[in-house]
Parts: sequence; structure tokens; C-alpha cells
Amino acid sequence: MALDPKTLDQLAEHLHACQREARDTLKITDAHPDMSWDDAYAIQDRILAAKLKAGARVAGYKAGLTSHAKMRQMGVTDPVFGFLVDEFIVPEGGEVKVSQLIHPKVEPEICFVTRAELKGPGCHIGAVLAASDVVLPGIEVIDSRYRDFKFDLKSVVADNTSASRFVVGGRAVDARSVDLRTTGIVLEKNGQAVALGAGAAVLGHPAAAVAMLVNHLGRRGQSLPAGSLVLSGGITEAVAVQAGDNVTLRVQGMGSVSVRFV
Ligand code: 0L1
Ligand code: MG
Repeated sequence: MALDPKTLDQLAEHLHACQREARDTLKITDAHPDMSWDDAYAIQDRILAAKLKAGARVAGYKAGLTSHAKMRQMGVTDPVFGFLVDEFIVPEGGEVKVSQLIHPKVEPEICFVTRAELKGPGCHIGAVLAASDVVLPGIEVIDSRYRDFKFDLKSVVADNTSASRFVVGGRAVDARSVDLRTTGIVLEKNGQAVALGAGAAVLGHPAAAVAMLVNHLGRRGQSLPAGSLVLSGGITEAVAVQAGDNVTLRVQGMGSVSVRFV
């Protein structure tokens, strides 16, 4: 660790307050250029601990920046990992209040639900598919707490990878019954297709993102519990949304899922 525990506490409190109060901030590495990867995940852990202490429960995990389109959009080269809690859940067809967010964007994702524990290191696509129950469409709403989405990777990790809301729905299918590489998706905003893609955009296969998450957890002495929901990462670039927008994600063979911004 490059930062002392008190600084980690302060940075976690700051980012958590920015998330709760929907206010932006400069990226934290501006004031702490020596911040390490361990520091960044330690800050994310502290935010999760504060939420759990306040009564939240873990609703799942996410991989972010897993597609070349997203990496290009953000000017980065590596995926990142974060947590999902129950306060982020939006029911299928439900509403997201933009007044509670800073500058939301949506991402079309394939979600996995596991039925067996997964442990790294050494996790791979085959192990993920063998341990998965179903896959289904999901829309992640990201809302970086950093002004104008200007950040570096460590700052993003500390900010729980911009996680803010998510909705899953459509038709859940057996994870082994579909070829997720060639599964096509269309993201629509107000009835217009705004992004198109296929599962292979996510690291060649969306299950590869889940395997990377499991190996990341393994390096930290953790595993992915049975019954976990995992957002495997945006298949396309993220699309900005505002109040009044209706967003629908259509996934080949899995129906559609929608969310409204009010
Ligand atoms: O889920 C994601 O891919 C987002 C990762 C964080 C970067 C961003 O805010 O776009
Ligand atoms: Mg995402």
C-alpha cells in the first residue's frame, strides 16, 4: 500500500458521499499520484463495508471496461471489477431518477447467474460455463463520480467502477445452450437503435470477463459464491441518457429488458 489507512478511509468516505449525494469530484489520483492498485481496491472495499454496515446487501459483481469499444472510449487497456448492492437494482421496465445521478450512461451487457462457487486462480471460460446457471440481458447504468468522466483506471476502481444502477430481465436461458460469442444485441434509445454488437466484443467471449473477475477475486483470497449475478461488461460504448429517455436492450434469443429515465 502506498497510502496510509486514514487516507484510504477519507477517500472512501469522500467517494461514497459523492455517490450518495450525486456530486462530482476531481479524480483522486490528482491529489494522490502514488496511489497503488491495492489502495484503489482497498478504497472500493471500504465503500462496500460502509454500505453493508448501513444495511445494504451484496447483489452481485461487475466487470467493466471489458470491450475494445469501451477501452477505446475511455483510453484504457485493462478491465476493472466492482460490486453491486441492492440499492442499485432497478426492476425490469422500472424508472431511474436522473436527479439522483450525476451524468448517467447505459451499457448493454450479458449477465450471468452462477449455480456453483467459482475460485481462482486458473478460472477459464469452460469453468465459468460449467458453473453458470442462466444468462440474461442486463442494462448497466454507470455514473462516474469524476467530473466529465475524466479519470484514470485506479481512480475508477476506487469509485467502484462507476456502478450506480442496473436492470436485468428478458428471457433467462441456459448458459450452455447459446453461443454467447455470436449472440447479437441492439440497444435502443427512444425507439432508435443507438448501438449494435455481439457477445464476442467482450474479451472474445463474455464468460472470459467472468473468469477474469474470479481470478481477480482469487488473488484477493476471495471466491465467487454460488448464486452470484455478474454483469460481464458493456458490449458497446456507453450511451449517455437524460430524463425522458426510454432504453431497451434486445438480445438475440433472450428477449428484451427496458428502463426509463425520469
Ligand atoms: O462498467 C463499465 O464498463 C464502466 C467502468 C468504469 C468506467 C466508466 O465509467 O466508463
Ligand atoms: Mg458495465
